[in-house]
Order: sequence, then C-alpha cells, then structure tokens
Amino acid sequence: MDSKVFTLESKDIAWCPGCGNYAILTTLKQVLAELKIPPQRLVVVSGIGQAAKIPQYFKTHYFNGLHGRALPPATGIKAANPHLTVIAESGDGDMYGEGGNHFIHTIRRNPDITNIIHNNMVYGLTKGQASPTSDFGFRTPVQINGVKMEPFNPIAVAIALDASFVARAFAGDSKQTKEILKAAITHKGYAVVDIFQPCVTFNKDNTYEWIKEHTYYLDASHDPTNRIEAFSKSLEHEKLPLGIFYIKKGKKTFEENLKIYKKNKKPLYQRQVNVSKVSHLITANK
Ligand SMILES: Cc1ncc(C[n+]2csc(CCOP(=O)(O)OP(=O)(O)O)c2C)c(N)n1
Ligand code: SF4
Ligand SMILES: [Mg+2]
Repeated sequence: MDSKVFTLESKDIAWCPGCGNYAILTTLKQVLAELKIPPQRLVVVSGIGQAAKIPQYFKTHYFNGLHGRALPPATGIKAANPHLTVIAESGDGDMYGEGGNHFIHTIRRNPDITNIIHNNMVYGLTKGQASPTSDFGFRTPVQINGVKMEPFNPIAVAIALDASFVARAFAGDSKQTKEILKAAITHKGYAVVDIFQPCVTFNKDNTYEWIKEHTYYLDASHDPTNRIEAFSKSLEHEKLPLGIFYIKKGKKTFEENLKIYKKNKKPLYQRQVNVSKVSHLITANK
C-alpha cells in the first residue's frame, strides 16, 4: 500500500519549518501503509495542541477532542468496534499535564490502542510555557526564573503501572521510529510511545543536537520482558535510552474484559438495539 492513501492533497500544514512533527507524520503514514492498514479501518484521536493537529493532516477517520481528553474517546471507539486500529496522539502537555489522570488510568484499563506522545518538553501551541516534561531550570516567558520542578518521567510511570508496551523514540531518527511504531501498533494492548520532537521555535534548549548528545540506543542486551531492568533503564537521566523498554504480553485488554463481548464477539456498533428495552431512557430525556 502507498502511504499517499493517507494524504490530504488540499490541506496546508500549520507547523513551523523544521518542526519535529513533520517527521512523525510522514513516518506514521509509512508505517500504516507497510502494515496495510487502510484509512477506512483507522481512527486517529487527539486533544489540543500543535501535535494534536495531526489527525487533521490525515485522510482517515478522526476525532479531535478537548484538551487532555484524547484517551477516553479512543478507548470508547475501540470498545465499540474492536476491528478498528485506534491511535491516540497528542503533545506532552495534553497527555501528561491536562490529560495526566487519563494517562494513568488508561494504563490500568489496557485498551488495545496505540498512544503516541510528541514530547517537545514545552507547550508549543500556546507559545512556549513549560510543560510537565520541561527540564528543571527551563526558562520561558512565564517561568522567568526557570522551572523549579523535576520533569515528569512518563516511561517510569508507565512501567511502574505495568503498561503492556513502553517505548521512547526520536523524531530525528525515522528508521528507529518506524520500527518502534510498527511494534507498538501490532502489539495487543495499550502501547505508549513517547517521541522526542524538537520544537524549533519555543524550545531552544532541547534541540535536535541536544537530543542526539543526550540519548543512546538500548541494544540487544536489554531484555524488554524484564520489568525491573526496564524500570531501572527508565530512571537513567544523564543519557536517556531510546528504544523499546518494556513489553508485557498476554495481558487482557479492556475490550476482552467487557461483559458485552464475553459470549458475543460482534462489534457493539453492529448490534441491533431493542428499542422497547431503552424506550424509558428516550422518554426520560424528553
Ligand atoms: C482546558 C484548556 N486549558 C488550556 C488550554 C490552552 N492550551 C491549548 S494547547 C495547550 C498546551 C499544548 O501543549 P502540548 O500538549 O505539549 O502540545 P504542543 O503544542 O507542544 O504540541 C494549552 C495549555 C485549552 N485549550 N484548554
Ligand atoms: S511552535 Fe514548535 S511544536 Fe509548534 S509547529 Fe512550531 S516548532 Fe512545531
Ligand atoms: Mg508540547
């Protein structure tokens, strides 16, 4: 399949030249094409922000929700039709700040969706305030004396809560990002992929060069099924590891645990509603 099937010919893209979001968009389209996932079977869900504009640049089904609220509709869409590939995609502020509570409880719920977080360590859309992943000391027009908090560590939190797939990638390395996204999308269960995505306009600290200097790749000696080893890797901070930290296979998904699918596997949206059984609800709403 050609990745052009996901391209909207007429759409202008409102990102700055050099923004890391372009590489993520291109790589994701290539991955979906290589996995032969047609636009008709895909739903991209996001919240609000620069990263959250991504579904608007896709020729597919999408849901663009409120700030921080991508995960609940993504979970609901997958539950209503488990045959769909569902990708929830947003920025670090959207997913770990405003949507932080949903992030935590979606890990516990384990829907079979992929969550891609464009982590530029800043609020890009609202012009450069600190985000939960901004480094200690990061100066902004609001945090004029620098951030006085340690950054949120999404990888450590996800492993601590036993997420079923946890990885970190770098938008500047399309080859590795592609491999990670392929593994995440084909993984059964909630897959968290945090991607370092330089914001060339509002984050002059965590640039492409900074990320190259401050990261290294997990190699074949790392066992992603070893949770303790994965957690210990997630705490490294002088050089941040890139790659797949943790995979937990065989964990039941949210959809599998639902009573409505225990005996009947037919997707919820295809089932007939018995109007006589719900008519009291319709009347109550009048
Ligand atoms: C309830 C609510 N609070 C605040 C905002 C303003 N707002 C919009 S996007 C955003 C942060 C976006 O940062 P991030 O998720 O990191 O995305 P980026 O723009 O960096 O890709 C904020 C605070 C909003 N739209 N709604
Ligand atoms: S402000 Fe930053 S995140 Fe937004 S488009 Fe520009 S470079 Fe990208
Ligand atoms: Mg951001």
